[in-house]
Amino acid sequence: RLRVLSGIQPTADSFHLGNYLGALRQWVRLQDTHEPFYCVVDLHAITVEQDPKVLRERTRRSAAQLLALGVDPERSALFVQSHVPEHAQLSWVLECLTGFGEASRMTQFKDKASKQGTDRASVGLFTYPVLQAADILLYQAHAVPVGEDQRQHLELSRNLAQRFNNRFGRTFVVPEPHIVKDTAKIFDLQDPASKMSKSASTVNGLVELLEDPKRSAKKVRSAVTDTGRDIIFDPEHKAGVSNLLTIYSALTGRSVDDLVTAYDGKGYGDLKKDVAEVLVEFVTPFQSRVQSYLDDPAELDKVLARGAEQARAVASKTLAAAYDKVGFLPPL
Ligand code: AQP
Repeated sequence: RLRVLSGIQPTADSFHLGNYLGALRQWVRLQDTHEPFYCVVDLHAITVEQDPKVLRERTRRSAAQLLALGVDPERSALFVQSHVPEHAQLSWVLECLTGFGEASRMTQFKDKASKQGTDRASVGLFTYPVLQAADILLYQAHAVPVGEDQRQHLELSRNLAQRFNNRFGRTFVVPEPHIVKDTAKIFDLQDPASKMSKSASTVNGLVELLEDPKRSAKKVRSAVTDTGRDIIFDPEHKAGVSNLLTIYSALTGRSVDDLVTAYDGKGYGDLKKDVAEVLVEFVTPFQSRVQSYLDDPAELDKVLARGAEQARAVASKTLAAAYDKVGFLPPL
């Protein structure tokens, strides 16, 4: 089976609908066809300041949410990035192959650094995409399920794999992004021109999977739509309505065309009410599953320890091969 790798940052109390529809749903699906390695990327999280106690708590919460969404530890290695030291070790080697100009062109760094002020942004935030390349290349992953916002970082991972292979001989699989077009970018409910994001969205634009479902429903019912009345899928001119149709379709499995036909002659209010309802039906049982995982932290930690062991078995081999290729003297 081909390998798949992806990660998510434990930087919020809850994942949001964009994380789920853009990436995590694909994590769950790919378990049927691939050998998956999925991690909670706490090393990535500290590229911006974190409260240590909160970070630890959110790392467990992230793992609980992944399990509750359907990541199955019998089929996937589910682990915490800092439990596998090879990530940081390979990252250093790849940093030495990355051009300063190349790293400077990463738009996510530019956006985040400009918000913080470039002088205050950490060097870790700058090298973040190189660590991400190490995450992926360590597992010889063929596919990386992510949202559209990660495409540029994935391109860097591909370039680094090819560069290393050309310079030192074939060592890494060159990974492909696995981006599902229909849900690659879920938009902010209040600002449908921008992606839903935990750091940039306003409270009402962001649907958190662990918030009170009534609150989510209210956010959907007050989502920004345009001044027209027809329910049609036209992301360019009707971004708000199209975003709601995307969410509705993804949560129910009904095609967007089918929904457009079903809502012919109905109003935006009807659509919003129904999207709110399917969302509540999805998050309510999800939340109780998360709670049951959180109620047993010892078991959760055991799952993560097992995942780290499986991950290390693969990562240590790849790291040893890479160290050998670059000419490091092996320890006795
Ligand atoms: N709006 C989105 N639509 C589709 N996919 C999305 N992802 C994030 N937002 C959307 C995908 O979620 C995965 C987890 O990414 P992460 O932990 O690195 O978080 P992120 O991309 O940094 O998510 P945010 O909310 O945008 O956080 P901030 O605001 O801190 O940057 C990734 O696969 C991502 O593509």
